[in-house]
Amino acid sequence: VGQTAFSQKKIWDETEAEKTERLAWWTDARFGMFIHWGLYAQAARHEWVKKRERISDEAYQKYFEIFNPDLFDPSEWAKKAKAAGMKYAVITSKHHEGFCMFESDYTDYDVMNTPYGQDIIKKWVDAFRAEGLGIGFYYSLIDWHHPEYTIDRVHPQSANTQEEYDELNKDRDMAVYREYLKNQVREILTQYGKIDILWLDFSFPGEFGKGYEDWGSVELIKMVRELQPGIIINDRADLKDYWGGWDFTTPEQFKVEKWPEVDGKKIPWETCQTFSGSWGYYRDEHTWKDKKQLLVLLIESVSKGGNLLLNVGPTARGTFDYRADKALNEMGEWMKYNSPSIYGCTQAPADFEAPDNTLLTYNPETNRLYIHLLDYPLQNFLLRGYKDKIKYAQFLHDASELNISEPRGHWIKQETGENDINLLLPVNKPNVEIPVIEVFLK
Ligand code: JFZ
Repeated sequence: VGQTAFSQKKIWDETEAEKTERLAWWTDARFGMFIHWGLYAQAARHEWVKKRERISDEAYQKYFEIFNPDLFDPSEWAKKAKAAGMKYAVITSKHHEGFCMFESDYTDYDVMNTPYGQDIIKKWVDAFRAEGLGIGFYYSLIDWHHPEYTIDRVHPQSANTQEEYDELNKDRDMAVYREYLKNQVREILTQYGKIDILWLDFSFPGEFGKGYEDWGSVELIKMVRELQPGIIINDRADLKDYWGGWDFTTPEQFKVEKWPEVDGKKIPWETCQTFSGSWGYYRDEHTWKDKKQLLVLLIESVSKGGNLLLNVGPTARGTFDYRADKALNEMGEWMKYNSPSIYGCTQAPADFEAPDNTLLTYNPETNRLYIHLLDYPLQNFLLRGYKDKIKYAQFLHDASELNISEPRGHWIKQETGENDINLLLPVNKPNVEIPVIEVFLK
């Protein structure tokens, strides 16, 4: 869908093999934590609250004046991320509201000028680094606070007609904002040591939209690569057809049916997902995904060669909501025993067919195949076409052997072929949300 080919346009001189190598730690990691945190946590009703409710700068100012997350303890956050099985994390250094969680020389609208008065990003980086997690910054291209940023003609509308928009924007100059954004990206990439990921958000090219020309994306990404040669960049700066303009794609609001491709080649991808719908802390939201849904998001991503960036929206005091803690604990409980089917894994080779209600992942290093049982089957579990390809099978969570035999119990209704084999499963589902069968391949 909508994939473009890389043309001759080049931002970064790198071979495909070099790119694969640069991204290797990230594709192995598979699971990261997204953190959406800003002034909107105080409104506690979505990070888009300013736009959705058309709150003026003046009315929004109260959040800036009282922002003071006294319980913020990033080392606790980092430990929670690690315990959940996450290997990297990406935090909002600035979201669309324009407020900077880092110390900036280019605006007064930063955390240093709130009652909290300390550089949140610095503390966060130090704590997450100390736990050995990869470090990423989200930076919003969109800015609802900067006086030179032209107001977008998007829903919910800020005016009724184009003439009214022209009037609103007549003294605004995107060239000035473009410099600002470049300066700030330079700040976050020079003030905190080595940064592993840059997550820019987002472009919406079109008649009333903004894209690479508005952001100065070509110059921006060139600068980013020079400042942080190892950095991994997402694909939302509208540079789809530039080699080096982005490293991975970010499908989000739909189920990924198959591993995305460009020019017939499978590309790195990461889906970002929320626990409850909103990215920023939303006190009264009750649409929280359950344990199984969250695990399936992770396993399914890996089964199609992708990563999952799972979001937490901390409260304005700097804590994780109890529901987020619960969800993270549940992920961690499963990951503690089953992470070998995630880390370093990818889509299974095409000659392995996934039985009904299963998802397959595969580790090319160890040559092991993982069968995730989403819906626990009956005792005799048929693996079609696996016969000469496998040497041993066990449950992953407890390393208990699963007997391999000729097909049995299938004689009445199911035709079996000569290459099919049978695994003998216990009648009762093991005490694991999604049990995993680990198959040693020949
Ligand atoms: C953006 C933000 O507006 C949102 O607040 C959050 O930060 C999210 C991660 O990113 O929302 C988007 C942007 C692009 C798409 C969907 C949601 N998209 O292209 O489908």
